[in-house]
This record gives sequence, C-alpha cells and structure tokens, in this order.
Amino acid sequence: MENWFNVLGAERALPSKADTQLREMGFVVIPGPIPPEKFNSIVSAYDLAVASAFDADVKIGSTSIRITDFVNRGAEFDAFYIFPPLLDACCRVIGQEFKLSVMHARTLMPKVPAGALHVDFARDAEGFPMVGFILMVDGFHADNGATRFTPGSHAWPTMPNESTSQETAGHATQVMACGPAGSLIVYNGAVWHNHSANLSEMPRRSLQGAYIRRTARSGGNLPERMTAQTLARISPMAKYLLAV
Ligand SMILES: O=C(O)CCC(=O)C(=O)O
Repeated sequence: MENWFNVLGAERALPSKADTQLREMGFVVIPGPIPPEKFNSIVSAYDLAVASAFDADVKIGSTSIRITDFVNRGAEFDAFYIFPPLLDACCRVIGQEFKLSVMHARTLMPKVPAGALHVDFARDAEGFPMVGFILMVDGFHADNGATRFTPGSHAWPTMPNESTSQETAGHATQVMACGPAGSLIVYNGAVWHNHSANLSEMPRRSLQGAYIRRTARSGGNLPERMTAQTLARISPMAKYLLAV
C-alpha cells in the first residue's frame, strides 16, 4: 500500500510564501482548486445540496446554518478535500498521519454580529492537532462576515476569553481573511478565530472542513456515512484521507 503521508509531504504543493504565512500568522488565503470561470457550477451545486438535505443533517444556529456531510453530496465537492496545497499544509502543521474529520456547508445569515473568538483544537504535547479549511462560496469581504483571525495566536499559551472576545470584533490586531469566491482559507486549528459581523443583506456561503490526526476520532461519523456512490467515484488517495 502507498505511504500517502510521505507522498503528500514530498510534493511540497503549498507555495513557500503561503507556508510562511500559515506558520507565522496561523492562517493563509490561497486560490482554491476551481478557477473563477468554472466556479458558478460549484455555487449551484452548493445551493442544490443545501436545499435537498434532510432535516437531520441541518443545524440552524443563531448566526448560521450548517449542513453536514459534503463528502457525500456530489462529485463537485471532491476537489476541495484532496487539494494538494491543503494536504501539504496538513503534513507540515499536523506533522503526522492525518484524516478528514468533517466537511460541511456553513451559511452565515445576513445582519448577524461577529462570533466570539475560539480555537478549534488547542496545541498539545504532540504539537498542533488540526488544520481547518474554508472555501469561500461567496467572496469574503470586511462587511459580509469574513472569517477574522488573531494572527500568531496559535503559538500563545492562552485561550481567548469567550466573554470578552465578542468585544474584540474591531480590535486592531484582528485580520479579516478576505478574497474572491473560490478562495480557500487554510488555518491552524489552534489560532483564535471566528466569523466577523455580516452587515450585508446577503448570506455568506462557505464550505468548511477539518483535518485531524489519524489516531483521533472523526467528527460526524464520517466513515460510517460513506455512500456506495461516493466510494465508487473517489480515488485510493481520497479513501486514505477519509480513512475508509
Ligand atoms: O464561518 C466562519 O467564518 C468561521 C468558522 C469557525 O469559526 C469554525 O468553523 O470554527
């Protein structure tokens, strides 16, 4: 069997400038795998997949709607979780064998406040346990809820104070991850982050996922949910990344 961790790590697909930013700031915005002229088909597929999801897979929160399991919602979404620069980032940040934990849609509703800063997975004795990615289905701008990050905070020993982090929405050290539709945010799961306020009248659509250590438990029972249709379509490398 192929040693995929070594294969992926050897490719060095993340440009060195992006690698430096990810290492120093804890996040980076890079062009995603689908070129702008073809991206409309992704937007249509997203809307269709969201509209046709069963209620059990839809979580409506106070600021956003989340729909689980985008591994099994169409071939259009396959390119995102096997994107070589993202996998290279996982090799570098996680530093050991990893797997996809979740991939879901998140639509931030119009006219909602910023979310409190948080970390997804704090650093531990083994290092950084998670790499997240956010595909901008709509362009992310300063006024439509772009993800906000506190640069360098993945290396801090402290955690964001959930009770005050809401007030830091406009703090000077905050950086908004903005970009045109199709851009991909890659971030270290230990960096302080959340969405900013969506002041616009429009929803902010995104596809989000997380890679974790291979020894950790996947979120959302990902291996159990795999459909025969998806398994017939995806590559051996994709199966390795999904741990199926
Ligand atoms: O939707 C966003 O901009 C932020 C997402 C986030 O904070 C998370 O998934 O942990």
